Amino acid sequence: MRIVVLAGGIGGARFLRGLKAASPGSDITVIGNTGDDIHLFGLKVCPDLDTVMYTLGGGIHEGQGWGRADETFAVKEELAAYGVGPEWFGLGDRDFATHIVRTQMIAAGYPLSAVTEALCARWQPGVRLLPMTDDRVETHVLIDDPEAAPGADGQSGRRAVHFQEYWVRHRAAVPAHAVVPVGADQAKPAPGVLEAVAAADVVLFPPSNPVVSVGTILAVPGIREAIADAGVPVVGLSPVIGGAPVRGMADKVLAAVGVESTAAAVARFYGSGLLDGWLVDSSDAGTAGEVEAAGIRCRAVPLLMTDVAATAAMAREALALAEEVRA
Ligand code: FO1
Repeated sequence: MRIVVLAGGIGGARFLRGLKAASPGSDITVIGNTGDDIHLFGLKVCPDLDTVMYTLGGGIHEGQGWGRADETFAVKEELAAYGVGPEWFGLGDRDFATHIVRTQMIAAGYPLSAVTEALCARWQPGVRLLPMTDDRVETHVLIDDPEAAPGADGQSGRRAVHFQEYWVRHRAAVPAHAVVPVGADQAKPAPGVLEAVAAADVVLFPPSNPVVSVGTILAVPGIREAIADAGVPVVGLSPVIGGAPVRGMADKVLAAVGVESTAAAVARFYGSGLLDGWLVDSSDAGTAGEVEAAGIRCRAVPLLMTDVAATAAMAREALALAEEVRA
């Protein structure tokens, strides 16, 4: 079976590990979010692509869900000794090699999609990993900034910061008023993205952040339309359980775009024009009616990715719901 998965960072990568276990014979294409990408020390860092590549390739720092296992930080320490920041983004020595190879290949003229394919030749993730676009897209967040001058309307000072500064430096603890995937509206789907969607038997939205991960991928013109028009089941898994995100701080960015942190609200955020089916956690079985009323088939199953077996069971449920919707 040909499966296309729109993946962000940690949640998406962990789901993919379960999907591979649940459907070993399937041909899985991952459309990876690149809105989290950041340029640091002259290098291009692609957190969500690297999290998928390392998680499925066996190099991930399991406890963090990002970065490499067995890391050292000599380069980071030396940069700090020179007073060269930022210090709040933890790049390890092994991880630096990935960014050096990527930046070198981009400087030589290779598009991000070719670079990602080359990096994956080493890691063998067992899926085809495509960036959502080869064009530059960076998610910025409008936050309250006590240092910034108050706005003309007397509102507290506000500043747009790179998503990573909001997410890592501020731990999403400052009020966010807008989330903007800068560059998305001029971006084109990367080579192979639309073809993979057109050839898919099913499209899955894993429990990734619906705003900054899946939402950013859908913001690239042509991708949302291709999925909506593909005529195949589109099934998502809620990243929110019992009114709170399972991991990360998705509720903060959901609030910034005016979406309530509930499984049903996230389903509506994607919309019935896109989603055919939606899995909510067993504890949210009560909201299934609300999701079905929005025109989206809904099933309540255990959604905690506690280990690969649990995640594989979720993936099987998603594929089963897809078959039910297809019928
Ligand atoms: N997340 C953190 O919370 N702290 C970090 O210092 C950090 C460094 C980092 C370095 C490379 C990388 O690929 C990811 C990194 N992340 C870090 C995670 C990153 O912010 C998130 O994985 C995504 O951007 C959100 O999904």
